[in-house]
Amino acid sequence: MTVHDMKHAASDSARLEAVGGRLSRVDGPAKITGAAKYAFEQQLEGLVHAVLVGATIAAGKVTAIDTRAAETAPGVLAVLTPDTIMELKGASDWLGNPPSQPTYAPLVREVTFSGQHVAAVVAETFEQAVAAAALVKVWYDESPAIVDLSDGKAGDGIPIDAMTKEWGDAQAAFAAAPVRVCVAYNTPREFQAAMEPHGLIARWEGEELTIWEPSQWLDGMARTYAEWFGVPFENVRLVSPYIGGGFGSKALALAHSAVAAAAARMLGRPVKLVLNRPQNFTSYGGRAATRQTVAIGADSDGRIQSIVHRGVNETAVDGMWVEPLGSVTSIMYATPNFSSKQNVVRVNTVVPGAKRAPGENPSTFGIECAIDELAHELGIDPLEMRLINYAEQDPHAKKAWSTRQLREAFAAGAEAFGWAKRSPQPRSMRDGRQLIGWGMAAGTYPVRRAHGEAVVKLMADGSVEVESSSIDMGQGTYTILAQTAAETLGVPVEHVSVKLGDSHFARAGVTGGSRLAGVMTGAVYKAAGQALDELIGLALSDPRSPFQKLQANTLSVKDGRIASPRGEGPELSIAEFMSAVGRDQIEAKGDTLPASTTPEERYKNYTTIAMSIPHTEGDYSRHSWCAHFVEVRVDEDFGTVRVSRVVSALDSGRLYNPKLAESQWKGGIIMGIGQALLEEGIVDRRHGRIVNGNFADYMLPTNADIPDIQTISVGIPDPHSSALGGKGVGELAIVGIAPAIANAVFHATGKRIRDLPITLEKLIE
Ligand code: MCN
Ligand code: MOS
Repeated sequence: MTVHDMKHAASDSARLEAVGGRLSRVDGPAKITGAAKYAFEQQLEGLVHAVLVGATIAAGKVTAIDTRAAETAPGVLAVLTPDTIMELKGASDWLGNPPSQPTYAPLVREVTFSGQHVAAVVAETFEQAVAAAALVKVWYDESPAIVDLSDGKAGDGIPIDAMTKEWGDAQAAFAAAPVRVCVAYNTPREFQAAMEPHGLIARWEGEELTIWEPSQWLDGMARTYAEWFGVPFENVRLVSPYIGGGFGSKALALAHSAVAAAAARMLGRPVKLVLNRPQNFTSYGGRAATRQTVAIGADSDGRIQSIVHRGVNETAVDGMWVEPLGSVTSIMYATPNFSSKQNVVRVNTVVPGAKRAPGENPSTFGIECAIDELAHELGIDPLEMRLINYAEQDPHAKKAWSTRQLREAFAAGAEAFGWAKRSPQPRSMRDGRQLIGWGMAAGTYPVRRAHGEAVVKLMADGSVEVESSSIDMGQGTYTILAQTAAETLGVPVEHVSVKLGDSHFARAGVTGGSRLAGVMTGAVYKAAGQALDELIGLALSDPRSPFQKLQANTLSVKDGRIASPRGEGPELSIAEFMSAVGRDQIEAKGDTLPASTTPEERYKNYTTIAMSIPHTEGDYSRHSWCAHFVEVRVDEDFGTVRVSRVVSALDSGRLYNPKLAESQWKGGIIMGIGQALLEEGIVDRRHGRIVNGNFADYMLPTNADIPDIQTISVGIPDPHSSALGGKGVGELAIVGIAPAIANAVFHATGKRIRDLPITLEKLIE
């Protein structure tokens, strides 16, 4: 090693632990050694097991349930049915709207979807509960069901006026445009498919409820439990330090959660209830199936004159989910005329839910395929087409972008991919029997913002503890918060321990919409700054402090050592200082809420999403952006599609940890490959059952499906988006992958597949 190399290495390792450094996951060793304890691994005294019984019809009434055989089966403690008195109250929704019903019955008599919970068995062992659940006999009076969007009875649905976005005269401008495309795109029902199933352990001690449950929102779920059981919010403690993936599915307390907690209260014993894999496909909602029509009118040099967009998504018979299909259509390109409207269709399904980039993901599939079709129609390169119609400001909000490095993303991605070498004609690139296709698409995700809170403690031994009831489901929260605290306080990162996933820690809002990193780095930065101010204040003023005589106005802390900025006088480690002044800790609680915030508003801020800050608040429109370039190889004889190369250039603003951000982006890209080629919930037309509700038949990409993926960061710090300049990372990269692949498949084969997933049957038919 030369001196130069050593210096380089030293400055690299210094950077490693600061914000922006490529520090490896601090929770990695615990996960690899098995020390990390997940919710279902808690060993509790007297634990019993609950197993659910699901409806076998999609619509109708439970007319009778025979529980006798189950009740007398070995080990059975209770069989719960819709007749069991649970005394649950209705809970408010995630916006904080009051409950629609005064009471809540998680086991139903009126069935609205296949798999809905109608009974549950609690037994001493899991095996006994499974065996007894199979003995519960249920009779139904079945009524006709609408199983999915393609059902003839589904109709056009209900207009959601709040989704309408219009300016100019889109219909007239479309009709008058010299070049037009009008095409329909479909996405199927998809599932979050986290490795760790849903479930929980519930334990009551008097009026206090502890829940171990994988959760993306401890405070929101604790509120729901408190409202169901009529106990104070503080009486509920949710514990969720590690989560085996959520992807949007683990933010709410659901019917099975209520059943387990109610059973625990009835029996006076802790109850564990874990959904089996098929139940994971019906107990909470996957991504809603969508249909959309995109009509684009342009002039002959490719300039868009009008976009007319109509979308539909499925929702449940007794619950509302809107998958906003116009979210990207309305902002990606400059157009003088625009109209987007959306309907929802009620079908017999569990209420659909959030899956990584809800709205933006299917929205982009429509507009980014349609723009490719228009480019082909006009004989314009797809990248050039996007530059011609580049939106210099938010076309809908009519506001300046906070930052939009999309042009830079196009340029960097195209360069790294070699886009200039693309031969424009479909079917013109091949390698033996393989047709090669090059496709591209853009993507975006709004910067969702909220206020956050964190506690930072400087301990007597010089170590630092950061506490928050926010969570890490694999994104890297533990690591980036350790980096933020270490940099702000001037201590080595190994001295920082971050504690997350306990609702008794400082409150936190939902981990959804890729907001947590921005919110929590901001809160920790603030709390750590307060702790540092207090430490320095004490050092300057406490009579026992060796720095007091210095008469300085400030001190600096570096590598965990306190000194005067110019180096004169004493130098002490934080531990030595704490002992000199006789303190065992300095604690600061920092939050980013305005000082005038009332306690009710604070509670609302963390337990509902009502106080989220709009991404178009003030003068700017804030979004992350990306450009994906994809190569596919299509076997000419078999119609099989392999993605052989992906280059994505992404603008997430400043990265708190590029190593983790790249890992998040790659995860999104991989999920997008699954969406493009494999994923589809298949519904049995007779009973509305998900036929492939298991990991053997619900196809997900495995390592063999994943090519070389290159990600390039083109972001610059965005002061309007977060305290430290970052924008969202977690959901961005899944947006735009499926259309980039569909466009590449068209380039390879000359065939447009507008209906995901792109399977070989569709290609060769
Ligand atoms: N990051 C960064 N620089 C930024 C922003 C983020 O380096 N400017 C990195 C950090 O490592 C941070 C991570 O990216 O921990 C994600 O940050 P952010 O974009 O704020 O997203 P959240 O922390 O709010 O995570 C939620 C987001 C969502 S909404 C889904 S869905 C999703 C996702 O993250 N589900 C995931 N990524 C997931 N990753 C895993 N492993 N498992 C899931 O279930
Ligand atoms: Mo993510 S789908 O917003 O949890």
